[in-house]
Amino acid sequence: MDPSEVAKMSFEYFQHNGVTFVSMIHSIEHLEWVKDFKMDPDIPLLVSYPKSGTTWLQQIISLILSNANDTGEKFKNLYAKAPWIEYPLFKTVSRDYQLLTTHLNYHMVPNIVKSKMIKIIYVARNPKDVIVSSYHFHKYSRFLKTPKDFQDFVEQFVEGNVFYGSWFDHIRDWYSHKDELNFLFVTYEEMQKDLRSVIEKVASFLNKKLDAGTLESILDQCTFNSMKENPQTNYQDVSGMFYSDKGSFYRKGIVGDWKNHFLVSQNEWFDSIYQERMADFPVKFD
Ligand code: PPS
Repeated sequence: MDPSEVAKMSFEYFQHNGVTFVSMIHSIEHLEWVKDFKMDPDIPLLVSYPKSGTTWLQQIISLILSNANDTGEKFKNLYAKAPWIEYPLFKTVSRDYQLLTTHLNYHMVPNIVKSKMIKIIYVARNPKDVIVSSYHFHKYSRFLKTPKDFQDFVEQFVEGNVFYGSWFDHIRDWYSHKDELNFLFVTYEEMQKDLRSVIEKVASFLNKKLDAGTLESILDQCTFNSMKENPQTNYQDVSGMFYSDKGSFYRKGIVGDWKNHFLVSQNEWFDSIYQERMADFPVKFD
């Protein structure tokens, strides 16, 4: 599909296996096809709930795997470098990728992923910042329902009535299977705090040695501003999918923007829900 056509199309949300998807970019037929997709064991899989740092890690991992040198014609944009397996478009992309990406829940990924054969990098983010980022993304995207207001969006998020369903189920399911998988867990917050260490940790997981120059080059190409300016990473070639006057994909790129959005009462309510559902979850977000 020509992305500029997207603006003219309508979309609907639909449920599949208890998760919310969007008719414009997903189909049940393809979601079923994904389950039997034979992944190449040499290709790692990046997994995330939307708005958790996916794009940042797509860029980091692609640069690690190419020794910071993937600027050639072959890799035009992040979609070509690290396609999402759950988009029907995936069947048509060139197999030149070095990395695959998914926002799917554990129970919907290719069967081969549920073994130690595939290296999985899971990135998570403080759910309050995910909510804020996602709220703005829903307003900015032509293929997602524009939220009524922030309060309504928080409620929809808690219920899992948003793009890709429940954040709580996503992280809990993946994390509960981590010992059966070849699994590296990183957070957006640790990337913000010490990106160098995260790059080194990811490189080591992927068995890649980075010399000092390569590491510096990756750091340089992964800053918020350089990704925002880089046509390979800034989604300018699919600008028809977004309302350019209603935001930007590279919005703020910070930790803690939730403090500028949550009222005290909303924050207390969300904390109580979090406590109910995640009290036993071992990872604590900043
Ligand atoms: S998506 O649509 O699910 O692929 O979105 P995702 O990439 O997971 O998340 C988008 C948020 O990540 C921020 N981002 C970055 N932050 C810091 N540094 C870099 N390089 C970077 N790249 C992307 C992006 O700005 C979105 O967060 P918000 O809070 O909305 O700014």
